[in-house]
Amino acid sequence: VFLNQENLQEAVLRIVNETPITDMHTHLYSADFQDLMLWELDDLLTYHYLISETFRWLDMPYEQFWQLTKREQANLIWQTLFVEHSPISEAASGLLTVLQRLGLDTSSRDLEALRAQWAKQTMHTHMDQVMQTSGVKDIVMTNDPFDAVERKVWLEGKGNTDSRFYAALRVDTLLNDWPLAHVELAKLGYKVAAAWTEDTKAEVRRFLKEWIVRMDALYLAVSMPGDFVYPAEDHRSRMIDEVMVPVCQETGIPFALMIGVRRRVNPGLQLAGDMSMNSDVSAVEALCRNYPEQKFLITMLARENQHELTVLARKFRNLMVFGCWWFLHIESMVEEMTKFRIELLGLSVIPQHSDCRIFGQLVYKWEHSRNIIAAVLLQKYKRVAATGWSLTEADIRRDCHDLFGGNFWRFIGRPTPALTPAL
Ligand code: HDL
Ligand code: ZN
Repeated sequence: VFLNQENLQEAVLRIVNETPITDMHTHLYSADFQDLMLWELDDLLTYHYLISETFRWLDMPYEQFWQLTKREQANLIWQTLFVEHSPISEAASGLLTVLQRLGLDTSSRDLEALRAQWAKQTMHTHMDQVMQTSGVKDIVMTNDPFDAVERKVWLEGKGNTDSRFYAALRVDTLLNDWPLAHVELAKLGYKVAAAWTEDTKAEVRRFLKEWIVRMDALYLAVSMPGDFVYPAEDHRSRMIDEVMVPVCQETGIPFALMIGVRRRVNPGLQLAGDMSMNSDVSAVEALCRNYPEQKFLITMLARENQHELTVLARKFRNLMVFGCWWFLHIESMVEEMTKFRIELLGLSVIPQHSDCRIFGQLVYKWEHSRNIIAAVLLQKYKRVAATGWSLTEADIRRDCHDLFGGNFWRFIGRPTPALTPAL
C-alpha cells in the first residue's frame, strides 16, 4: 500500500501501536524473584515519583511517613495527589491510565472500591494483561548480585525461568562503592583486597564473568553520578579500563552507562531523594574513542546534556543513545528529545525505555511514549512524502521494528526474539 498525505496518519498510528516492544531498561522482576516482583495497587501508589510529589503538600516529618504501613502511605498519597488536587502530573495521570486500561472504574475516587476491583486479578493474570495491553514483549531487568535477596534466587538457578524476562548485570557497587564492594566480594569467596593489585583485578573480572554467564546478562549496567569524569586518576577509571571493558570485550556484551544522578540530595526522601545534575559528555567521548570495538549504551539525566550527546552519537557508531530517563520521562522532554534525536540520527536510536518499578506502569509509560513517538514520526514521514518519496506500510513497519526493539537486539549482537505465536 503506497501512503500519501491522507492515509499516512492512520497508518503511522496503527503501526506504532501494533509494534511489539523490547523494554531494555526496567526495575521489574519475573515471578521467580517473589517479593521483588511488585504489581499491587498500593505499590503503584507508593512509587517514589509519587512520594516526592506528595511531600510537597505535607508538613509531616519524613520519619513519620516512613513509619506508616504501605497501605497507610498509599492512602495518604491518594488523598493528597488524587483527591485534594487533580492528578495531572506525569506519574499521577499515568496511574489513572493504568487503572483505565485495566478496566477499573476511574470515575470513582473511592480507593477502597478500586482496591476491591484490583483484587480480582492474580499476579499472573495481571502480568499477561499488562503485557498484552502495553504491547511489551521483552523486558530487561536490572540485576544486582550485591543484593542478597536477588543473589539467592540466581544461586538457586531460578533466575531465568520466564522467557519474557532478560537480565542486565548492574555494577554500581563495584564502581561507586569500592570499600563496600571488596568486603562483599571477599565474603563471597573472591580473593580481593582494598588494594588495586593484579590479583584483585583478576578476581573482580572472574566475579563479573561468572555472573554474566549465570544471568546470561545482555549488557553490563551502571548508574554514574554527574561528577563522573573519564579518564581520571581514580578508582572508577581503573575499574573501567582494567576490569569492565576487558570483561565486556571478552564476553561480547555492551557497557551501559546512565550518567547524571546526584544520590540522596535529600536523605529524608530515601529513594525519592535523588537529583539530576549536568554531566561531562566528554567522558562518553573518551570511552567511545578509546574503545572503538566496545559498544556503549548511554543515557544521561540532565536535559542540558541531551543535544550534545546526540551529536556525539553522530561521531561514534559504537555509541547507542537510549531512552528519556527518569526526570526526562515526561511528555515535554520525550517530545523534544525524540524530535532532535530523529532529526540528527534518523532511525539509529533507541528512543525509549520505561524504567518501570511496578509491573502495571508498563501500560502508561509505553502508551504515553508511543503516542509522542508516533506524532514525531508522522511529522517526519509527511515531510518525506511531500518530496514525492514513495512510502509504504512495509517501510514504516520496518522503521518501527527498529526503534522499538530491533536496534537494541542488533546493537547487542543477538537476533530479535521471535514473536511467540499468539496462543
Ligand atoms: O539508577 C537507575 O537505574 C534509576 O532509574 C533509578 O532506579 C531511579 O530511582 C528510577 O527509578 N528512575 O526511574
Ligand atoms: Zn533505572
